[in-house]
Amino acid sequence: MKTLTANGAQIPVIGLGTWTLRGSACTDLVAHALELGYRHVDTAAAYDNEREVGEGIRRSGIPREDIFVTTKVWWTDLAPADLERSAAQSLERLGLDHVDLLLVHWPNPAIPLPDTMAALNRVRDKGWTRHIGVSNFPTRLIEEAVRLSPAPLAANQVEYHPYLNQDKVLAACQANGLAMVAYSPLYRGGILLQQPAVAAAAERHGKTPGQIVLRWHLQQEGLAVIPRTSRRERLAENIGIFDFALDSAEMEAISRLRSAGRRLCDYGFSPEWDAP
Ligand code: 1BO
Repeated sequence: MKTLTANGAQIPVIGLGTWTLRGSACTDLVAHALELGYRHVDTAAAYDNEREVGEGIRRSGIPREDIFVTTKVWWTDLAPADLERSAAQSLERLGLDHVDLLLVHWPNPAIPLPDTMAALNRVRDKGWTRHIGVSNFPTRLIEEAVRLSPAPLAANQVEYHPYLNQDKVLAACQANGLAMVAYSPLYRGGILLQQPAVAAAAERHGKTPGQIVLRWHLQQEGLAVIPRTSRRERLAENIGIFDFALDSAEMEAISRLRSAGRRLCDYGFSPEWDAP
């Protein structure tokens, strides 16, 4: 699997997103994805599936050191003692002695960021994670987190698809050596995949619309994607994107969809996002 280098981390450019996957279906998908060639699995304390993800990793038989495992600390657990407890519990549920990347899942303005970043670094120093990073951080907070962290941050995981302009966040990630890891890269599927710019490229390349959209992501510098699916047949489809390339006209036509300005994950606790 192709990897991306980000401040010392080697991140496989496609991972399996597991948000909303639960129970034995989650275990089966994780194991099957790894058997197919995935080497990057993304979970979070808040997804309530870390036990199943860990079980899927073991069931696959793929050596642990070959798999890049990410988990995250929920935004209410960012005070130092809570963050350390959350990380320890994630390892216990996953059945691992370390993860590859531990992220702050969402910023929390009620908890001082210097305290959170110090705690995240302590967890790294203990060897519980090889790399650290953030998620759902706009540019102002990326710069602050980078300044506060003695260890380099490897990634900012954010919602990103052709309907959402994330140019500013991507530029801030690139300037600081972080990977931008795109969650919900296929938006909600249907509506995006039927767009003429996507459908025409799919027709031209003999690929599915989903493959076109994932390829569009990976032709941008510093990006990794973690499409989630509950369908086994989609797993192979989502990694079958390394045998063709979109040309600049196709890239631009798909990028123009961003004028829609659609964001799926926006909550009462979201930070103030960057203006497009
Ligand atoms: C609320 C969870 C968003 C993706 O991790």
